[in-house]
Amino acid sequence: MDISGLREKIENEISSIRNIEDLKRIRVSVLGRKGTFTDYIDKLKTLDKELRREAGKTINEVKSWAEERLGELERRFEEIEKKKREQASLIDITMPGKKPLFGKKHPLTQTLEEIIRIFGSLGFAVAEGPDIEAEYYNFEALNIPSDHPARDMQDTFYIRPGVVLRTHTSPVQIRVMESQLPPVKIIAPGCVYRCDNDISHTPMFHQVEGLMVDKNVRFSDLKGILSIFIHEMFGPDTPLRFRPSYFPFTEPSAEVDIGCVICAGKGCRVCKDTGWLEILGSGMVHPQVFRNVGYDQEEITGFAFGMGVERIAMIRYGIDDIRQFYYNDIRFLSQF
Ligand code: 2NL
Repeated sequence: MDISGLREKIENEISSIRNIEDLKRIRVSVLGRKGTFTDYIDKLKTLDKELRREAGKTINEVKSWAEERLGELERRFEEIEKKKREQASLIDITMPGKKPLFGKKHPLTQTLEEIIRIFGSLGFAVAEGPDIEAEYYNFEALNIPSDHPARDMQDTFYIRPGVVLRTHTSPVQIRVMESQLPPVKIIAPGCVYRCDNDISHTPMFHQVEGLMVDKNVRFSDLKGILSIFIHEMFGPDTPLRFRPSYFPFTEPSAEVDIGCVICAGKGCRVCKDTGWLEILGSGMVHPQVFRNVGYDQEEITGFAFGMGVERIAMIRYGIDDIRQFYYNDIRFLSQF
């Protein structure tokens, strides 16, 4: 048996290893149960005692050298693989960034916030109340008689007898007056509900009502405050007019029109050739409403007003279908 070639043979095999697959294969062919060393160890039996000792020693030396060398290579290949994996997961800072889409406030929210800002600057505080209301607060307290058409099941959502979804935010103001003495200077923004659904009505919409109550509040205060509001909201050169009207809860009552923003007063489809757009209703609080909340109607006066937020937003942005506000179509919403 020639032991002298063993070391060289093993060295050659190991130096041919290029990757982890080579390593696995050669480890089996060298150290495996049917491998080179097993072969040599088997052949030892054929040798004399003296030679067997010498050869055995050499085989063991070469074997532990081979084991060590293969272990070393394995660690090196693992290191390389690890580096490759790390490289693959590294962030490429030369890639173009992902641009996030910017969100915007809904046009109704923008309009409502602008209304609140203007009245806030005029000293009005924001008041809130429940959407589900006692019929009393929604109608009776406001001097709306039980045979009034507004009470009709066709216009009002009834929850059960005596309980409705509020059809305006006036009940909020009734509750505030019940709970505190004048002066009162509030606006009541919020959702209101009416059984209606077409190009100019949705079953839920938004309203802002306002109320200013004190000694010596006059119709001129109403005109002054509402003129300032309109000039802030639609621009300082906006023409406006106060037109006599009727509400059960105000006397006298007035509706406020602005010059048509579409045709500048010349007459068009939007203003129905009148040159004017109605934007809010108002009036001096009816004495019966003051009696209902326990205020002294000989000493106290006040004005109130109400406007639809959707209507203001439609005029402000030139939108002709109220339902656009509720489709949540991003192509519509991203324009404002
Ligand atoms: C409109 C008209 C209006 C009021 C609302 C009111 C509230 C109280 C007392 C008296 Cl507590 N009045 N609110 C007054 C006049 C008009 O709204 O066209 N709204 C969309």
